[in-house]
Amino acid sequence: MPEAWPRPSVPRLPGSGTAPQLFDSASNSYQCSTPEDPVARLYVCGITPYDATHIGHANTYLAFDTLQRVWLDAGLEVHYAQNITDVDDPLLERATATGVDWRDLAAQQIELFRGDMEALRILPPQDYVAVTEVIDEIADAVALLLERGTAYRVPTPDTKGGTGAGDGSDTDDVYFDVAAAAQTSPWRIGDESNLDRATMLALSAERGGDPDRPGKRDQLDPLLWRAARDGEPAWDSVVGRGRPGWHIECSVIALKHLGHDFTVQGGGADLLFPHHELSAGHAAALSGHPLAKVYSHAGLIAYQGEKMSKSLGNLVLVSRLVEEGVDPAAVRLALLAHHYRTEWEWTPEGLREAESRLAAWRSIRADPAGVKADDVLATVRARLADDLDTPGALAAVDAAADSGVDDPELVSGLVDALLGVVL
Ligand code: 5CA
Ligand code: ZN
Repeated sequence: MPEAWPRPSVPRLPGSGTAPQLFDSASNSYQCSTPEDPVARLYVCGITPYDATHIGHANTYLAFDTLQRVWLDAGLEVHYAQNITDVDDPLLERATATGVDWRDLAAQQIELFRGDMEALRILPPQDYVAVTEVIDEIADAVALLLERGTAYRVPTPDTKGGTGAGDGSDTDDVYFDVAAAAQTSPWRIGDESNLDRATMLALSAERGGDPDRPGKRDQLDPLLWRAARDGEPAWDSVVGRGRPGWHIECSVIALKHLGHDFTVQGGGADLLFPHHELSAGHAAALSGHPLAKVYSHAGLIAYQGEKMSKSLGNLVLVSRLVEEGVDPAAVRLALLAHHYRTEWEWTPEGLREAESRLAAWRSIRADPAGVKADDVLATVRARLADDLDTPGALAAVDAAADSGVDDPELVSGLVDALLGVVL
């Protein structure tokens, strides 16, 4: 298993906070994120390692870093797992386009991501799992779904040695049967994303699905296993030679390390459908239980008028900002100035404002007649418990910076523990 990155220290604060209410995409309402036992279990979808780490990625991982810090402050333990999509179409396409071996591209980008996460003082996952490490387990899961009738083969004429007959040959691709899964598990398509069928079809076509592929039982059925093609990486397995589809990797990694019904499944809002919906579907079909209790999504960051994305190429990279001499703590504050669920645009002015805020916080005056540090702590805790309201938390620290505070050390401690910024 690749090492995650070094864990920043998190000071303990006096008293304790509370586990936050979080907005849950499945119920469309705020839900309490208190686990039933003292361990909060978190899965956040990891990177596809090419063009990492842009500010959009950083914002998503920072949102769930804040969640962990609030849980820790509430006296909970956190078990955090994250995947690395180190074999998938976009990575392979980029490797081919740039003439780099896909394994080298992935290794180099994972390294960059780790360095960026460390610089940003993001708490690392305990289980950091690359898809290529769990190919056999994924194939076993696909075999189980085939056996149970929640998966099926689709005629695949373009595979090596394939007959294309769709007669169960292991040179045919395997798809997930959403209708069969709905009959045999607690999951129904649309449960998590709350979308109608037309929107699901449109998003599926846009985000890696293939609604128009002939031979599928339902247009929304996603790929579970892609049979080997010429020039593509492939592994021998119980379901034939090939490689995993996208959603099943997160179901298998999450179930293996966190079990079912874990506390929070997280990621950016672009994963709401189809990825999180179908990961939850595969996991429910495998385990007979819901994947998670709360499904949480961070807003997408734009740049120059469009969603920041690898495919558009409008990227602001954390590593480039750091190279230019920007303090990673200022990058954190520029992101924390926005509520994690909002969609907003990264601007150089926003970064300048964060740099001024950081400078002001670093020169907070001790003043016995100023703001009470205990009150700042109580306000920051209350704001973060309310769906991680970081702008509200920042405003409470700003007030201390404006008026002076009776105990600057306590303020530094809470800014470090809860906001991850060392003053
Ligand atoms: N490997 C898959 C998840 S299994 C993936 O989506 N990888 S990614 O590299 O494209 O994105 C990594 C994480 O960053 C995901 O949680 C994604 O939702 C989030 N993300 C990507 N672009 C943005 C953006 N512009 N703003 C906020 N979050 C983003
Ligand atoms: Zn994922």
